[in-house]
Order: sequence, then structure tokens, then C-alpha cells
Amino acid sequence: MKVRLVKKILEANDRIAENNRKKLADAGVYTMNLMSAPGAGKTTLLQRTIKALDGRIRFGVIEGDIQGTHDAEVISALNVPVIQINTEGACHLDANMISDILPEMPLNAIDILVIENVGNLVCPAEFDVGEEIKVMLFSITGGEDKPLKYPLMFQKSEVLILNKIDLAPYLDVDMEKIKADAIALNPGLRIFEISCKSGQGLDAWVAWLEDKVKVSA
Ligand SMILES: Nc1nc2c(ncn2[C@@H]2O[C@H](COP(=O)(O)OP(=O)(O)OP(=O)(O)O)[C@@H](O)[C@H]2O)c(=O)[nH]1
Ligand SMILES: [Mg+2]
Repeated sequence: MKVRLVKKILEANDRIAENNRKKLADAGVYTMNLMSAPGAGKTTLLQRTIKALDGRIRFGVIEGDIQGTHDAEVISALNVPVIQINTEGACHLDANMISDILPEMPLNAIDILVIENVGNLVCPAEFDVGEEIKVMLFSITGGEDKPLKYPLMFQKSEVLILNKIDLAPYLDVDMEKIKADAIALNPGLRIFEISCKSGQGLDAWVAWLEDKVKVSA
């Protein structure tokens, strides 16, 4: 009984997600679902990416958080259209939440919509919100055991960004194991290694993203 109920919820979600995807594609908007555990650096990465592509790609952002407007304020300061969704307890965004606020996003004035999901290493990966690409950010401070303990997000994402590599000298983390286990879970995974603090590795990520958005336009 319980299994059937969960299946039904996911099926309903998938139908709404498909509808979102169509609306976004019709408007020529490339949509990214950006996911990670809390504090891995999603908002910081967004800030740096938006600044790096200023004048080249027009961003719109949806900020998903359980409560508060902190991240939306940070992004709004960059003069980018941003909508904050407060899930009031839910640990992920779903397609219905996106569908509700999509009319408020000026789709004709943006090239890419980034949906910063609620910080959580599990649930966001279960819910399609209508994105074209799922990107996972992982802070290496989380430890090398995480791909095998929390496999779903690694499996569902097309891109894995390993962040906070500036901290590697102070940690006992095995970066090669993180990468090997992630690739074993998802052989097609594209991996970037970056530091949003020092800027190391950001150029490759930004160039890749610019290309993706231009190709999809
Ligand atoms: N040392 C270091 N700190 C970083 C890096 N990237 C982000 N941080 C810091 O990590 C903390 C969390 O960053 P956020 O960008 O807020 O992370 P988030 O994933 O958006 O967090 P939630 O939205 O709460 O899930 C902040 O104090 C950032 O300054 C990095 O590459 N290196
Ligand atoms: Mg954030």
C-alpha cells in the first residue's frame, strides 16, 4: 500500500514536470536543477558563475529553502530575476512548486534558469522538477564515503562538481576515491574540480556551461 502511494505521488510529479519542461523549452530557456547537501556551496557557485558570464548569458534563479530569503537576497544583488520558494518543512522542491511560480519568471528575458534546490543529499534527486540537466555539487569536506552511502544523486546527475578543493591540504579526504566511486555509480558523469573561494577550476566549468546554453538555444 505504502509503495503504491509513493509511486502515485511520483507519477503525478512527473506529469507536472513534463509540462514545466515543455514550457521552458518553448521559451528557449535551458533549465538546471542544482543540488547538494546543505552548505556545499550552491549559492556561492551561482554568484561566481553569474558574474563570470555577465553580459554573455542572462540568468534567472529560483531559490529553494525550507525557510528564509537569504540566498534570494544574495542573488538579487546581482540584478538577476530571482524567486524564493519556502517549502516550510519539505526537504526538496517538487514540480508543482515550480509550476506555481513559473508565470512570475520573465522567461523571455533569460537564457538559463537555475533552480537551487533545498540543501539535502537525498530527496531532491527523487523529484523531477522539469529541468533539462541535474547538476550535483559536492563539498570534499563531506568525505570520500559519501558516493557509496548516498548513491542516488550521483547516479541521477549529468555533472558532478567537487567544490572546496582549496581545503584539500587540511583534510584527510581521498579525492580519487570520490571520483572513482562516483564514476562506478554513473559512468557518463562529467566531473569538475573547483574552489569557489580561490577560483581554481572555475574557468573550465563556466566555459562548459556557456557552451551548453548556447548549443541548446
Ligand atoms: N573554503 C571554501 N569555502 C567555500 C567554498 N565555496 C563555498 N564556501 C563557503 O561555504 C559556505 C556555504 O556556502 P553556500 O554557497 O551558502 O552553500 P549552499 O550550498 O548554497 O548552502 P544551502 O543553500 O544552505 O544548502 C559559505 O561560508 C561559503 O563561503 C570553497 O570553494 N572553499
Ligand atoms: Mg544556498
